Amino acid sequence: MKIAVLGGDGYCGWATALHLSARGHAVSIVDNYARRQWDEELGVQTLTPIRPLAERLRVWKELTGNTIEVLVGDVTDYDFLASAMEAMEPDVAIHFAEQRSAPYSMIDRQHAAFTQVNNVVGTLNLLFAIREFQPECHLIKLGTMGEYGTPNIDIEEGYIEIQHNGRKDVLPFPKQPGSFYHLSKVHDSHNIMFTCKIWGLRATDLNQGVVYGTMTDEVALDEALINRFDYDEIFGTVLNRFCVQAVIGHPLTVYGRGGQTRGFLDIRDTVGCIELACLNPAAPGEFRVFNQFTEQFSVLELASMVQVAGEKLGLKVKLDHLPDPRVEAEQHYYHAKHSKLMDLGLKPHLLSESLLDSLMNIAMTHRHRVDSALILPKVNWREPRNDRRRATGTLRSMAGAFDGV
Ligand code: NAD
Ligand code: USQ
Repeated sequence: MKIAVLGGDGYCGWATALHLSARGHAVSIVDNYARRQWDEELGVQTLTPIRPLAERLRVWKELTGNTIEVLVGDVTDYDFLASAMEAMEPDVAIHFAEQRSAPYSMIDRQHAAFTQVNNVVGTLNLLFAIREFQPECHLIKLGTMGEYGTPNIDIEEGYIEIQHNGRKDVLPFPKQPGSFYHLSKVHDSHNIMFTCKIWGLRATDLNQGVVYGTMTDEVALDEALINRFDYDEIFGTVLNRFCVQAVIGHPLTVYGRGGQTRGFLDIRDTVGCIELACLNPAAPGEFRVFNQFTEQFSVLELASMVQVAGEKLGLKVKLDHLPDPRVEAEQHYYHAKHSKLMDLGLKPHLLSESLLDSLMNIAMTHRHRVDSALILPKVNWREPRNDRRRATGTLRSMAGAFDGV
């Protein structure tokens, strides 16, 4: 298949591009390197030293003989995206190219607006470009489990059958997202569902849980292919952060009571799920939703697993309950269905098997690169920063998206 990976220089996108290229698909990457710029803006770095995209792809070609094309540009720029779609003619477009940090979207008004414009306009442009140039193309869109929030009932995969005043219907599952970032994903889902209905587009929305780990079979082939491993308070996700904290002797930063429960998956399962979605496309007009995670854990459960794994490496790992900087339920019911990808053949990698190898050992290897000033949370959901005091050139110039709206 001809596969376009939008956001292919990022964490999930890079692992996916290599995985699909290794399977013999013709892969093209679209990326504007925004994520590398956001790292600079925030003064943060991935724990693992990622190489420039051109170097990564040169090494991949030397190792495998496979070429991955790159189109550098911003998906919120419709002229760029339209010409990219015309050039790539993809059978599948996998859309990772969004601002994906909840804390980043909660810094202040400017970051909230940037996140929603970048994500919602990028997806809207992609829908129009597919309709105009490649209407048969299967859109695989990365959504998030956080679209649903934490309702006091079981979470279904996208839709729920409801009975009301003696009538019944199958309707989109209610959405209660917890940040301006998570809200952008809900807005995307609505736009995609609408265009499947009116234009007959075919789409799979993958409501992914929190991803952990950095190694996949392909990334492991060479040091130059190494993937991101973020641990800072803005882009670092909870398990990666805990592993880094454990190896540098920082108490694990459990926010609030730690009963917050989420779905999780190994990056190897991210690429496996995406491959399954490519090989089993949605039908024309279908808007399909899969919940993409393999296990659920509370924050406290993760902390105690990391403590045990740390002990095996001779580390004494402490735990700290910090006031929760987010507005979220700290103790709640959580039971989310996730059988559709299993039905298609997913064989999950379990955290208990990969915690030491794929996480703790990576953290140990690169611990000299840790900046401990990046650990404690500073972004506060209740008190966004007043952005009129500081207008940064960086955000303005990156946000070409603002010009058009
Ligand atoms: P990432 O930040 O590592 O990668 C995103 C990539 O998209 C970056 O390379 C960035 O430069 C690019 N990008 C962003 N905006 C762009 C634009 N306007 N034009 C072109 N390129 C642009 O993020 P990730 O962790 O790989 O996440 C990828 C997707 O998966 C996101 O949509 C995210 O919401 C979703 N997701 C991630 C996780 C996770 O735990 N990492 C969990 C659930 C869902
Ligand atoms: N948490 C802590 N301590 C920390 C960091 C986080 O207790 O040091 C808690 C948070 O309060 C939250 C939970 O851990 O309750 C998860 O936080 P996270 O930062 O790991 O994940 P989140 O902000 O939800 O976002 C990540 C990705 C995002 C993706 C989402 C999937 O950054 O792109 O959409 O996971 S989901 O959570 O299912 O919505």
